[in-house]
Amino acid sequence: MIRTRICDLLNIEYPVFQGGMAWVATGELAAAVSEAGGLGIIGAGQAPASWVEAEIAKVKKLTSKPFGVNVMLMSPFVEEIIRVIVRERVPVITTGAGNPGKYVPVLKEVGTKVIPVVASVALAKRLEKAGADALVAEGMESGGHVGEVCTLPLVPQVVDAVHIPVIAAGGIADGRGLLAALALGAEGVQMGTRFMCAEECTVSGRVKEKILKARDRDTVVTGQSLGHPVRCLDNRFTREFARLEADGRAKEELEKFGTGKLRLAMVEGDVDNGSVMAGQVAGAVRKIEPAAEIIRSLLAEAEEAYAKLTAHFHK
Ligand code: TUI
Repeated sequence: MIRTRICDLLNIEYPVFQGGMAWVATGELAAAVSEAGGLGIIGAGQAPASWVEAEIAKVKKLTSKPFGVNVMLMSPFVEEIIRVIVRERVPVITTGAGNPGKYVPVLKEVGTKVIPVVASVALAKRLEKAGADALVAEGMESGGHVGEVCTLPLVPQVVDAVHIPVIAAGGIADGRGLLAALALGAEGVQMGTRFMCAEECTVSGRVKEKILKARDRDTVVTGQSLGHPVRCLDNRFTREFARLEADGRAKEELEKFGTGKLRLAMVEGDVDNGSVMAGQVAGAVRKIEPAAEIIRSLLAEAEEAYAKLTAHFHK
């Protein structure tokens, strides 16, 4: 049994978050993870507020346990989505791809716990001061929009810089990863890629197959020249994007080329021409299984790894 401050803060059984992945983390997945004792999170991505509202309704119908919504701060619908979160009294908000500082007061007023995802110590410190309840420290092993620091160096530096609980993300897909995160001082983990292969995840089956087939070196980072680097599985889309980038094409042209490609992969299942955002752990994901089984095996593996680890220490 693993319990940390985050379990008490959010009233959840296990310190395990499911990443709020755009076009992937729908109400069905979030509800399954929350019902299994973790924290399920709806991924708002670039979707309009009406979509987020419908997914919140789905979760509330499927579970009475706490859940979250991830707000991608580069979305044009941020303000409206925050209003929906406040109105619906969503228990937890996580944010990505920006600084959510200005939204903290209105969210805290209704009791929503604010847990920004950060990729640097500087933003972690700023957001603790702004009133964040906890943080997710995400290393660049993760899928999607990435920072510049890897999880192993990032997590302990964030842990040392703040007093609020820190959840580790990026490169974690099993119980050994959970144990390692706790060893770094984190009080929980967030996993995206592993939960993308949950049975309840509504992403295209072709995406799940591509993750199961992936090996350790199969992800690439593109979009560096646009100022928002993104990690995806290597495919025709990433190679063409990299070629246009190397060719020095204008920002507008690259952005236009990228538009709609995440939906194309995740919803339409075009894993060749779409953007299959996934983390470096794609190579370690071996099967499609229920969210509850992912959480159960994660905790069992962590305990097994802990027993093996203690055997290395001698008095
Ligand atoms: O947000 C994520 N991962 C994401 S968002 C996303 S949707 C998307 N679609 C198309 C293009 C780009 C994104 C897919 N994956 N993770 C959390 C995260 N946030 N990682 C890094 C950051 C971050 C980076 C810079 C947060 C803040 C920041 O700077 C803000 C500041 O003001 O300092």
